[in-house]
Amino acid sequence: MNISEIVEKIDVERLKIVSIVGAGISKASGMPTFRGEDGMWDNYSAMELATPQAFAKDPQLVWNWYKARMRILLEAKPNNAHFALTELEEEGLSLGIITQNVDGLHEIAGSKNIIEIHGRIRYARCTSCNHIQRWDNHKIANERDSLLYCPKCKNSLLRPDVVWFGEPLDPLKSEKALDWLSQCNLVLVIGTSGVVYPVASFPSFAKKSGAKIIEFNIESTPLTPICDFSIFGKCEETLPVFVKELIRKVEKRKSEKNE
Ligand code: BV8
Repeated sequence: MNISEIVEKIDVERLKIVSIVGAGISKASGMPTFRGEDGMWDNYSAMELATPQAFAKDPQLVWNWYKARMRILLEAKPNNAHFALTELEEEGLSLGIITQNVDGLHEIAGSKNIIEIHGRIRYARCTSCNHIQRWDNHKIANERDSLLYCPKCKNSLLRPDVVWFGEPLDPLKSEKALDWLSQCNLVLVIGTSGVVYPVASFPSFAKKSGAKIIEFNIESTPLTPICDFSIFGKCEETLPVFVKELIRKVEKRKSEKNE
């Protein structure tokens, strides 16, 4: 089924869309994804480095990984997939974006209703007190083999303000995400491998609440079987087409109702 045929099957009355987003949306912006060949850095897998154990064992190694990612991010810009989600929000069709990405590109693209469920790489937080600061600048990102210390409590290490494997999600963010998912009637699952929990369970939670699920990916994932439709292709190409056709159908419905 092509995108137009899928849009034809969507009930556009009172559309409330939630997008669940993963690293695939930022691939076209130059950001490496987590799995596959992208997910390796200096012979380490992202999964090994994004853990409290790795940070406790070798904070310098983990900070060097985040600085390597930041050097790429400082040159990255949102792509047409990010802008397509911003357009959905501007048209009043989107409850919000639940993003696993920590790159901040949705906000730069102009989206407002965003839950950064796995945190945000541009901020560092103290391992002892509640100090948080931005560190997304070339000076720090280029300082290899140096650690960041808290200016407030002086000697404590700063860590990236993200959720590592084995760490719980922020309960307030989880609660807000589940609230959106219980209200929505359409979920767009975009550029995620669907293997990281609890976010990987969010689409089926929404489905149980009656939502339709559409997946945007270059390949099938463990989520594909529960999706009502899968749109295979690069999301920076497919999502803008989908959003444009959906908005056209909403506007057509509105003009028919006004006649
Ligand atoms: C928790 C932040 C509990 C850091 C990240 C066994 C079973 C079930 C669960 C577990 C288990 N063992 C352990 C767990 C829990 C674990 C988990 O799910 N592990 C998995 C791997 C088995 N989860 C956790 O630990 C979570 N916490 O469970 O806490 C708890 C409760 C109380 C007390 C203590 C603990 C925390 C998980 C968060 C980890 N942090 N990131 C950082 O970024 O540095 S996760 C990391 O993976 C990123 O956030 C990333 O976004 C996320 C998911 O990956 P994807 O986004 O999907 O990216 P990926 O590369 O995998 O895939 C990219 C996709 O894009 C692919 O499908 C590809 O085909 C597609 N694609 C590529 N290009 C394009 C495209 N699609 C479209 N267009 C393109 N152009």
